[in-house]
Amino acid sequence: MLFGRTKKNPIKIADKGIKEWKYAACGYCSTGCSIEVGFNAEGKPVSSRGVADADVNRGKLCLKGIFEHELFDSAGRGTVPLMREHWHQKWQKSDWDTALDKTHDEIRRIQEKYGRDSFAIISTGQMLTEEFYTLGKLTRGLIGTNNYDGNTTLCMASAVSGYKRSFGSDGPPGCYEDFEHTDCLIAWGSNLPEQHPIIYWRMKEAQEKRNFPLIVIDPRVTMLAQNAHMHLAITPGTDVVLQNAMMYVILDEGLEDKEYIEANTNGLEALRAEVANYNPVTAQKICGIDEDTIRNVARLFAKAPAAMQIWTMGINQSTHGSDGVVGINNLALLTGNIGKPGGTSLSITGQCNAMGTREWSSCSGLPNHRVLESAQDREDVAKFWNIDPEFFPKKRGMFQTDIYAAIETGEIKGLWLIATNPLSSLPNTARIRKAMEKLEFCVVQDCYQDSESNQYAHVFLPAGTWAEKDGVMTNTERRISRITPLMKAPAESKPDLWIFNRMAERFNKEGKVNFPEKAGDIFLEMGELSVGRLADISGMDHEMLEQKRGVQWPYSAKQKEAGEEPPKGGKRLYTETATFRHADGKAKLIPLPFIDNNEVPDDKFPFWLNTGRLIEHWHGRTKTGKIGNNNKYSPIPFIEINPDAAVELGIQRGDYVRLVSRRADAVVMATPTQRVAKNMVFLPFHFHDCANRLTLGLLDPHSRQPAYKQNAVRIERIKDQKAAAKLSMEMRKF
Ligand SMILES: Nc1nc2c(c(=O)[nH]1)N[C@H]1C(S)=C(S)[C@@H](COP(=O)(O)OP(=O)(O)OC[C@H]3O[C@@H](n4cnc5c(=O)[nH]c(N)nc54)[C@H](O)[C@@H]3O)O[C@H]1N2
Ligand SMILES: Nc1nc2c(c(=O)[nH]1)N[C@H]1C(S)=C(S)[C@@H](COP(=O)(O)OP(=O)(O)OC[C@H]3O[C@@H](n4cnc5c(=O)[nH]c(N)nc54)[C@H](O)[C@@H]3O)O[C@H]1N2
Ligand code: SF4
Ligand SMILES: [Mo]
Repeated sequence: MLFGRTKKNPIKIADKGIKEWKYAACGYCSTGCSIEVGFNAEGKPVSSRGVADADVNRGKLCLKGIFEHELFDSAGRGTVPLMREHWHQKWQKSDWDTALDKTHDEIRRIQEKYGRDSFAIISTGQMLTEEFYTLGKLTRGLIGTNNYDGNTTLCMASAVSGYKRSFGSDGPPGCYEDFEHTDCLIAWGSNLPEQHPIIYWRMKEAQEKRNFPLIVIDPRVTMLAQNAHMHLAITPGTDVVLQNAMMYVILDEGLEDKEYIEANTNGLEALRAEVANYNPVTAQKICGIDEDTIRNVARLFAKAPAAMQIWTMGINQSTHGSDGVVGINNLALLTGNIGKPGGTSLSITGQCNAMGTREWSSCSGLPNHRVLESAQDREDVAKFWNIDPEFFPKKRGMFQTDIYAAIETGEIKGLWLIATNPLSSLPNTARIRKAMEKLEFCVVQDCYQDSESNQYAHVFLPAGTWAEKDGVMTNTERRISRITPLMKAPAESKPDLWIFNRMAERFNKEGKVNFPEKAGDIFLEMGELSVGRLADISGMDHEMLEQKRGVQWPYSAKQKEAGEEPPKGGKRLYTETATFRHADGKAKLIPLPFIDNNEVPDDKFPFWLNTGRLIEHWHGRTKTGKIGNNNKYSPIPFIEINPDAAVELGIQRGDYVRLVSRRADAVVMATPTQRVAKNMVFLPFHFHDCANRLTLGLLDPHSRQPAYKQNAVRIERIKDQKAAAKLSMEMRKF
């Protein structure tokens, strides 16, 4: 007997008439996939594909990359500069000179009236590195406000802070190739298959070959958890307790790497004294992971010849975000798992170029991990840029999350938002809305005109995006990839670099500071400024980056002259003894006392509200909301709710419910699933005026990053389902 179809129709792939494939790197997440866009005879982009000889993705792309070419002519793009006197008025079409002059004049007016720092600039992790560098030079060197930060405070700030505290510098020490060498992988608060699908594929390939244990620590049964050997459904916000308990076991049982600790670290005794308070017997009551499991995981990790940890927002977005990162580093240092193949602590980055902004934007300091607090760093950069070193502030200014509080209190009067949309992405948006209404002047620079934050702008500057621009980006494993301009930015919109350069002309009338026009030249200038630094890129140039499909830093001019090949992958930091970036070359083991300061469920608000992401959408959906093949999977806001909780509340699949927090409420559709525990709901934050209406966003004391994932809500079934459906449709927005 024959099974299946006997007559098979061969699958036909539509011939899109592609005449030419052009190279770029993907502009969504930090994986850093190499991509090619196919153009037809009319020069229209009609397809995208992964680049086979690129080490990162080896021909693969995820759901977002595959449809990325559809961005170029998507709805809602900005086409001309817009202006208005008050944010509640209608927009008037303008031209570049008028809009830029107005912006320059308003920045200076506000600074003269209220002081230099009363005008704030908020940047992003989603531009190209040359653009970050140019904006940094303009802001630090000419405009002179110290309240200049990026949306990376919502994203990577805890990782940066934790790396600095432990190792003396930012900079993830590992690489994707570590998956191929590791004997044990712990993933903390990271949903790799959805948020970094191609890193997940690299990990999975490696795991299938060598079957190393995968341990996932996440309150939710994510797709990664489903694939794990062990899933630890931790009580939200208590990772530091679990880390301390694991260290307790490691030190108690003598499983630490004494030789490594002695040669490479300081602080063991203080750490030992602190972790003594975290016996798994008591720790289990706080973190919700039973004592045996804690011991098992600690032993598995410590005994593995090479053990690796990765993490993302489940750690960073917490009131203990920076501590959680230090905890991961502590575990790695105690067991000698830094700088060796398969032994590392690798923060999985978020936005496509969040690394580039950390390295080059000058947001929290000066280029290439230099800091405002160092006289030498200030001197070096001032000389290089030809400005007075005294013009630089002597310590960093406000974080993004503090800038909004300062707008509320009237300390900050003007704001330039670049490629970020705080009205969708900051916690407790009712407060953000009020703050935006108070601004005397707000300029929004975005590739989409319909971003929520643009409602409060006085000037809108339409920007190009992704491969309408020229430059580079750095991915999670410190690999710099080239973006070549494949299309012109639509209508009168312009690449961000062009906008910064035109703005710089207005602040640089005497021409004292040099602003090169071409991204390739800017990259070489950055190379000069990087000589001898941790992130030395002086051996690279644009052509090399394109040809090699990305090169990891460091790669110096010296290495190049010595005939060393640019690293194609597998490059690590801190591979030699005592080469950390603290003054004595040693890393710090830091004790982490835990204080439970989160909003937690109670009688009135009995559910944890956990917020995060879906594979098909990107943040506020200005991009993926307009691409049918992305948007169709989840066009409206919904929650994951445990089926038992749904039954108790009389809620059926597909019912609309009202989520109520202490801040506000939101209407969402209920999707019962065992992915979440009975006392938790998961709400993707991609939808307009939804998740962040509810969040509280307590801040981490070191990184000022908000705790987006630990909030309390109650759930009410809505009687009038028709009215609820209408409300929900409004939230679709696009
Ligand atoms: N498709 C898609 N991909 C993206 C993005 C996107 O918007 N869409 N955004 C990019 C960006 S900027 C970022 S930062 C990354 C984010 O990537 P991820 O951090 O992987 O994604 P999230 O869904 O925000 O959160 C990850 C997990 O943290 C868990 N979590 C919540 N609370 C805790 C806790 O207390 N402890 C632990 N251990 N875990 C907890 C959640 O249950 C969730 O499964 O994704 C990047 N990739
Ligand atoms: N509740 C909750 N909130 C969160 C999070 C969470 O997990 N839960 N995660 C947080 C994290 S990790 C992040 S990274 C933030 C992201 O927060 P945002 O930065 O606000 O998110 P995006 O929607 O990506 O905003 C980017 C904006 O830049 C525009 N843009 C894109 N490319 C370009 C370009 O090349 N040039 C210009 N000029 N504009 C461009 C887009 O149209 C969009 O309006 O959200 C944070 N908010
Ligand atoms: S994994 Fe990230 S970089 Fe790769 S195609 Fe998907 S969104 Fe783009
Ligand atoms: Mo992020």
